[in-house]
Amino acid sequence: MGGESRAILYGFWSSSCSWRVRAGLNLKSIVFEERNIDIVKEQSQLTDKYKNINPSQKVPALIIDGQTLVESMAILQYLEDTRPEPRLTPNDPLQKARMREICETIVSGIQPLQNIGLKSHFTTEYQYQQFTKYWCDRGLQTLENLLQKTTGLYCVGDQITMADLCLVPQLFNATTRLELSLDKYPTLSRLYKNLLKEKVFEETHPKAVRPKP
Ligand SMILES: N[C@@H](CCC(=O)N[C@@H](CS)C(=O)NCC(=O)O)C(=O)O
Repeated sequence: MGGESRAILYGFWSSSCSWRVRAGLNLKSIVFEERNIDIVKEQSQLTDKYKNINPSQKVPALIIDGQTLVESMAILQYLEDTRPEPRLTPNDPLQKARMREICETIVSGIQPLQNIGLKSHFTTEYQYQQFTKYWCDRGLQTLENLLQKTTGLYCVGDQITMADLCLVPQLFNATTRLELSLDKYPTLSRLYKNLLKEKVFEETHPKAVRPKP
């Protein structure tokens, strides 16, 4: 499969969920065009036009193989199933479960509790900040504990997996938008520093894909 028409990623340059997919596409050398859905200032995710693409009115969405796919992890799994090389999941069932523990901690346990879409449900910006920081930091502690048992060069052993595709964007968000420090998390700090030097994360980094004003 692959190589037919160019895939289209509906994403936002600083969105962690979009970065997961952008990195997956990059690693699997899938040619794609990214269309920016401004979820902050323009709130383009809330338009009816975009709702037809992603009913949850969130990014990302991916058009590939004539289909529109939503939910970053479902998208990554589709890419893995249809374009297996390079593999983004360990073969060993236990290692695969370890990878999923890390992914779930981020995808279900942290990101939804710091999503920008929650902001309007708080009375003040300060309350939103305190809430998001608290849940993100708790999640980082969980990740530190999990990763101490699984890490090699990357999150799970010495192979880049979906766990790394989730971790790097989450740590970027934590250290920039949420202004959290990784100082008390030695494993996270080491992994983040090393992973940011990988070609895939350099090429897909928000700073590299941010639309020019
Ligand atoms: N579970 C979804 C989460 C998607 C999500 O929350 N995306 C955020 C950006 S990372 C978003 O679009 N937020 C805008 C909003 O909620 O209005 C996924 O993994 O794709």
